[in-house]
Amino acid sequence: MKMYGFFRSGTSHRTRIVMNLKKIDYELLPVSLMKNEHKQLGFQDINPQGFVPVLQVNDQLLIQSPAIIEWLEAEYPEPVLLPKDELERAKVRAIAALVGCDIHPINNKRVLEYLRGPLQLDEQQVLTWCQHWIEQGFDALEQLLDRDRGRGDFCVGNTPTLADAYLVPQVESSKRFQVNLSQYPIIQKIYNTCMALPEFQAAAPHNQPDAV
Ligand SMILES: N[C@@H](CCC(=O)N[C@@H](CS)C(=O)NCC(=O)O)C(=O)O
Repeated sequence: MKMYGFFRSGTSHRTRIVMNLKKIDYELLPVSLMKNEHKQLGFQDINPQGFVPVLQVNDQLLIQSPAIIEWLEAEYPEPVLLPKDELERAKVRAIAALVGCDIHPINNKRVLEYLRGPLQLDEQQVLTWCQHWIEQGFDALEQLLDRDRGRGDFCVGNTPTLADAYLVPQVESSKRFQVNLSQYPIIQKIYNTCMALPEFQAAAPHNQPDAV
């Protein structure tokens, strides 16, 4: 298996976490978003959306991290990252969607480029934008986690799930956008619990071969 990805990409990061937890060997094919390699024709042939990650499985190119991750879960069921219990499963999917649908896409590179370019926002305004949307999402997530009294050490239960694979990269990018994480003690605690695991450490942006 080969994965086209970028060290700082949250969607690549969440996919790496899943691959590591499932002990799947893969070759990393770095695509530098900083050098706009994702916009070059060669990569557009691989993913017409111009996004990382892309997972190459034999001659198939899988795009969209939620689809890739669910495919990995189906093909490599151990350890289980999407609980069998339907209610637990719904909780995991809700947290994954909160991050993956409602926070991450609004702060994507192309969105920030549009703010800086056509809309002519300055760097401080762009930072305020990112902080606003992350905080709105994290405010709700912190409350949801707090409300779930029997939760355990991770987002859902006492072992990592897909929810944690989505959350950790979002915390990582929140740090980059200077969000004050002390507002979110539960999120911070879950992040620290995850980062104590070697699979999460190995997936961290600064530990990738293409990190700059
Ligand atoms: N929904 C897609 C989004 C992928 C995505 O947003 N990737 C980002 C990196 S985290 C990207 O390639 N951005 C390029 C850009 O915005 O120009 C997924 O989950 O795979």
